[in-house]
Amino acid sequence: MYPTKLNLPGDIDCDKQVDLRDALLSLKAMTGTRPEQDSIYSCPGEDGVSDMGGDVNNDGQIGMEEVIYVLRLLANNTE
Ligand SMILES: [Ca+2]
Ligand SMILES: [Ca+2]
Repeated sequence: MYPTKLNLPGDIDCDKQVDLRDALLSLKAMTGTRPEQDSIYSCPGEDGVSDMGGDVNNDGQIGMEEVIYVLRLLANNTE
């Protein structure tokens, strides 16, 4: 049903949707208010392999790029 690897750019919390919560989680990861940030962008794939699906620019970190990506996506969807 789902692809082998969950790779949805901007989906930080791995619920297969990109929404405002993902933008907030990106901000929290950036500002360090969520110390366990590693766990929020490793989405376990169907094959058990962790995939950094939420990482938009593949730099291995959640940061401003992800915030901007999610907000831009949300803005486009609501226009
Ligand atoms: Ca999400
Ligand atoms: Ca990134």
